[in-house]
Amino acid sequence: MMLRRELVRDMRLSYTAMKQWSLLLVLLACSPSSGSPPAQPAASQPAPAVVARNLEVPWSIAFAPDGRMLFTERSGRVRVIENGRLRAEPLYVVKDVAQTGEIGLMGLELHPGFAKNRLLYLSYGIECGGRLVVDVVRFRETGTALVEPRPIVRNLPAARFHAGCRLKFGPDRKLYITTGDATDREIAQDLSSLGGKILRVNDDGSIPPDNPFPRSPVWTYGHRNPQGLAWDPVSGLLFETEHGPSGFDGGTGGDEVNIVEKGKNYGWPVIHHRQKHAGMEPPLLEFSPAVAPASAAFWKNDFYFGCLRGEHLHRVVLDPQDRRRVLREETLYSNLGRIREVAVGRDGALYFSTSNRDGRGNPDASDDRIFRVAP
Ligand SMILES: [Ca+2]
Repeated sequence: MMLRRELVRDMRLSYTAMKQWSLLLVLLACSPSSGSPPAQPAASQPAPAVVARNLEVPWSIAFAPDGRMLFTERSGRVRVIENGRLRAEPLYVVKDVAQTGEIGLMGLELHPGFAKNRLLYLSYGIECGGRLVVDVVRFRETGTALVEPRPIVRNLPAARFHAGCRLKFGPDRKLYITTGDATDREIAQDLSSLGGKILRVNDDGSIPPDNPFPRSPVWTYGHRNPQGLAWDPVSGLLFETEHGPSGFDGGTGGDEVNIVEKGKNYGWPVIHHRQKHAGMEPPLLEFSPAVAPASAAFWKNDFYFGCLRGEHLHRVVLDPQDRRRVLREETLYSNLGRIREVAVGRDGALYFSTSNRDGRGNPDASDDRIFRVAP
């Protein structure tokens, strides 16, 4: 009897603590994302032109020095647009791609020396020994095909959800790779795991000697599912977008924009939303409810990213004097459904893709599409 009374008291205490904790979380979640006012619809939105239609989840876009646009479709195709026309035949098809949930053919990036060496990188999910992993594979592009596949980073932790995997070369000519926590949240804090990280490798997959952790490709850690990377042309800072906890992780929202710096810990799963913890970096911007940021690019010195759940293109105007300070946020193109990739062409135009055929959208007859906004 005594034992039961103590148990009830303990339960009440923990319930009270839980209530206080929930209230704190709600307060944190409702706090504005930064010192700036909430995002407003942009005052002027130049009409975007359709560049390609009837696509299947265009995930990643890159521009060759010869003017061609190359992009991935999540189902495994690498496609080409040249002279304004979509080539009917894919440049390459990843035959063994594992496409389920959020995983499939994802990242595409060209080597900074592509004009001479024709090296192209893809990241995609495959099944290996009954489990899902992501490989980063380097190819040589011939103009009509991809040849000489060479995996440079293998067996990244993956799952149907939270599989990353964005590829971007930095101004330092190193390849940066975003990896998700593969729904195994604890690995994000585990420096021996490559999940929940931003990795930095040489163009052949070897580890640069100036990485923060000896003999490790890990650049930063404590990430949940980062999918956007872009370097600010003004400051050189690396901006990242990341999906916050939702669904089975509990809560909603907590999507992040972070400034990513060598060796730092971005908190997941110890902190999320706008929680603070010694030795961990709070986000620059936090979004509740979720917008599901899927990409990142700088255009005319503003920071842009596509929003899947948020169904718009998001613009962040930064202080020209202090690039860690947000002046204002705007939403654009809120009438096209889910927006995934955003990229700047060699023609100075902004390109972005819809993601209405990814299983979570309401595609119309012409989805998915790639749009161009004139410079
Ligand atoms: Ca974080």
